[in-house]
Amino acid sequence: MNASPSASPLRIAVLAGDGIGQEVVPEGLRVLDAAARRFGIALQLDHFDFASCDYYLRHGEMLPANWKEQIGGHDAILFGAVGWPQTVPDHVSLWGSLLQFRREFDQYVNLRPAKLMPGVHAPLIKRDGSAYAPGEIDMLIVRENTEGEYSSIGGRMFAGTEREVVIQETVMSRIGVDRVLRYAFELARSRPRKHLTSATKSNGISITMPYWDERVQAMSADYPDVMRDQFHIDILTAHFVQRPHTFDVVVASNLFGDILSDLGPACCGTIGIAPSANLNPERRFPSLFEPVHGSAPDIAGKGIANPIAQIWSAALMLDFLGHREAHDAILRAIETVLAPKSGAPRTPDLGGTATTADLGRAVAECI
Ligand code: GGG
Repeated sequence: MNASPSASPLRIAVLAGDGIGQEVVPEGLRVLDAAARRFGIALQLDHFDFASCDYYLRHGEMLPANWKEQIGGHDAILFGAVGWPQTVPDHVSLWGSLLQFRREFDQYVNLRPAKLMPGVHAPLIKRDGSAYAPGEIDMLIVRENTEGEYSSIGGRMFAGTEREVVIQETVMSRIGVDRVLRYAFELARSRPRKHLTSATKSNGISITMPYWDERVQAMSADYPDVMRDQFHIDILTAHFVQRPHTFDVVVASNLFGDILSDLGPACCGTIGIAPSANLNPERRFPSLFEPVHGSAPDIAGKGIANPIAQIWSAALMLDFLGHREAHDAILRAIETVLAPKSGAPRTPDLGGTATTADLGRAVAECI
């Protein structure tokens, strides 16, 4: 189907960022363009060079003073990756850009799917020795995204002396915890298995984590139809490796969610295909869509990064903006290209020798 574009365009702020972000974002846009043409979606893409270490080196900061005015009126943000530790310390680049977007645009849900796709070799086998089938591992990780362990509250005393002390607080507010839990419970309720797993560490972290558990327990009264369990983060990572197929929706604090959402996709063969959506569900601010992976300095500049995480993130963006059919078409195209007998190009992380652009073109041609 080729449809004529709708009248009012979706305004997308595009920030490619650092490293392989510069290489995978063009492929995300290539596929976005193909889907927009097919489904008659008008797009206005506005490119920005800030939120990158190059920008930092030129301006001494990751973002211009008026960054909220520049991108705050957009419908969504398509982001690549941030970080170039050779020139800017990671905590400076991350806190100066991505974490500002998440906090200032109140993107309190970070939704990160981990699904075993056709044609991707899962590194794990089941306990009975058999291989996982595509779709058999299919979980949604919901990461709290604005507070928790990622707080900027703390400091350093007696710097550079033997008495040096550093402190960084974990922040959990009732509003902050409840709203991400509510999102996760609703999401679990909407899925066939209706199963929610909560990550905790309330034996060791004795104030904030018991509070998290208490709020999960309290909210579960509203969701008697949702099967619920919880595990300490250490054994939960072991369960991810030993029985990843048993998880459906997994909700976790900011740090635990970050760890689980690299591990989940790794259990599905590669984090090169894992997308993420930083959501402000109420749409008071733009939501941000980015691959789970970072800027990957080790392979940046070689043109071999897998663009599927970025392409899938663009699909999540279209879905969030009300274009489910375009999202589904992109997902089908990804699955078609990845399928074992498709003959389509594969990047090195998928066992091939293809380039980022080869794979992006192959997906776009399937739309
Ligand atoms: N595209 C994701 C990205 O650039 N991530 C960089 C990073 O270090 N992220 C840490 C986080 O998401 O908390």
